[in-house]
Amino acid sequence: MSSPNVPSPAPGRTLPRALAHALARHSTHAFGLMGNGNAHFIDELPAAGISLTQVRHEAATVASADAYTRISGRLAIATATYGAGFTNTLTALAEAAQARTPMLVVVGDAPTTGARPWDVDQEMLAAAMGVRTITLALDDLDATVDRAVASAQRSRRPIVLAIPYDLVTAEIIEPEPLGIDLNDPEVIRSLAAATLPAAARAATRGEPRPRTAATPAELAEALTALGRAERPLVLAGRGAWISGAGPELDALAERLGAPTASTALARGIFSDARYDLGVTGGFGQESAMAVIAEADVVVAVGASLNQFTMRFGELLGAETTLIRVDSDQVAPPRTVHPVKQVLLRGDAKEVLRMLLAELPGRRASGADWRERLTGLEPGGALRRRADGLAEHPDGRCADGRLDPRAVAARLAELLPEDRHVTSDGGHFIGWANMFWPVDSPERMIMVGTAYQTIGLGLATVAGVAAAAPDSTVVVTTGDGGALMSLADLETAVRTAGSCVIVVWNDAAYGAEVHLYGAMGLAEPPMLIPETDFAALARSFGATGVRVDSLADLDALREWSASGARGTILLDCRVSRSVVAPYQREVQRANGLEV
Ligand SMILES: Cc1ncc(C[n+]2csc(CCOP(=O)(O)OP(=O)(O)O)c2C)c(N)n1
Repeated sequence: MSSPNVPSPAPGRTLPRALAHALARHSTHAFGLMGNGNAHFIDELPAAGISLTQVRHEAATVASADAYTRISGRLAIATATYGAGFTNTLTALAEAAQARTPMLVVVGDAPTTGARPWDVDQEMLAAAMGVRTITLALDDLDATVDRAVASAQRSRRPIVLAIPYDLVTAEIIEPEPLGIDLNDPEVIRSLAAATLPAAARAATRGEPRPRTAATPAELAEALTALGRAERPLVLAGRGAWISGAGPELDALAERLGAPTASTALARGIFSDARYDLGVTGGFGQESAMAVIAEADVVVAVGASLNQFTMRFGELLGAETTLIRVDSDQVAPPRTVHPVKQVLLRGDAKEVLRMLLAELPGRRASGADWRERLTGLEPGGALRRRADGLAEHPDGRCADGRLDPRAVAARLAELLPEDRHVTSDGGHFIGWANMFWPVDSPERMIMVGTAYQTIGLGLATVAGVAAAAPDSTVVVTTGDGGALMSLADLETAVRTAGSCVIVVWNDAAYGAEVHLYGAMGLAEPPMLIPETDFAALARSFGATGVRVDSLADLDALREWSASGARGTILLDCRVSRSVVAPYQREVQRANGLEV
């Protein structure tokens, strides 16, 4: 039986063609580099309506897809060939897995008939990083892709879709026609509902389903603590942003009269900057951290409270009650003073709504802790940054190189306001985090921090540019990280309509100098010869500026004034004599007297 709306199956559809069409129902963007294992798949993407951005190293296939998803919330596809192509993705894949980014990685793989001499066990490699592999077969392709997408989204992790090499041009087994219109939204909904478990079926019918495991006793304990709090504080992490809990966080802070703070990955989540203490941990202001230590009740929402956020255990004062809202069963953080944790497990938005429904109205104005705190207003003592100019009036240190704080402060004035910042890892990460304000959390992503890797900064640009094409991409990277991902400087210049690359060029692996150099290890392996990144950028067709003085940064003003189009790389020759405050904490945590 067939209806006029049912498209007749295309005879002889190959696996890559069917795969591309199945994926097109979930994603519009792929980032790839071609080889034997994925050439046919890449060839099918345009016809399926998926745009492909070519990158120059496979790490960038995943790093760009990861960045795209972090910013847009939409699923992206990375694609690489088997073997070497896949192993080149591994560091970026580990980062995406650790950062809990849902995405798909389509790769070639060994033939179903058995491994060839050059094949490696890709499934084991992915599994070692906590990433699941689904090996494609000739039947059930649509359902397999749907399952992969659902799994990626549910687990918030990448999923690998592997194409066995002997199937790269094989014809798929078409499903029997069902005699119903598969393009009809009603049909799609009812089919989806029919295959979903009961709770999900309820959700598709619009019925609320519980998304919290917090018990009434736990909620009551939290509410009692909040009711008694004299100095409450609301601290938000990336989990709160992912849950879309921004409005509830604002409402809770308002209701409690609480100042707010965020982790580095949730900067900008609170809409009222007047009461925001900024980032907790080593990127924060000393005076703001002193305020947090005085809080008697801290509501931490979707924040993993890692050692950096917690200032190596020193963030919270003694006897603080810590109300954790988290979807995972998180253990209390390590702290130097004893704190009492009350865990409310569940979706941040939902748990906050439950708290708000029970909390009494706002206290009399003037009595709020946040109103009593002085100097919270923008530009007040709690928010002012030392830009180094008191010590180095022209921004230059004793060694003749620039004070990075002065460079960061000047860049904060010059960078286009509509920007998305993507950060590599290294000692320099503090500068963007401390000096460049962020409108909302997804406008500053740190690709590399979850897995503690460097070298993914330039590799993310294509993804950022695709996710936010009307915005300026700002890359902040060290000279070490930039050299590691130099291949994708070409990609950055080619793909971004508007891009500023800031290289914090200290002629060293600075983070190593400031830890192992400080411990007395020999410095030569920590040093990098002076590299002319401005010239490298020019060789790829970008504007390259060597920055030896603060005045040299005026080139950015001119670039912006003339439309902020194309790529400008600022090769900032900064001094190693200025150590970031967060790095001082790392030094102290490693037993160094500083
Ligand atoms: C892939 C990888 N290799 C090595 C390291 C160790 N490491 C951490 S920070 C760092 C130095 C980074 O140097 P650079 O990019 O120049 O930034 P800087 O620290 O100088 O600001 C290194 C080598 C790492 N984290 N990841």
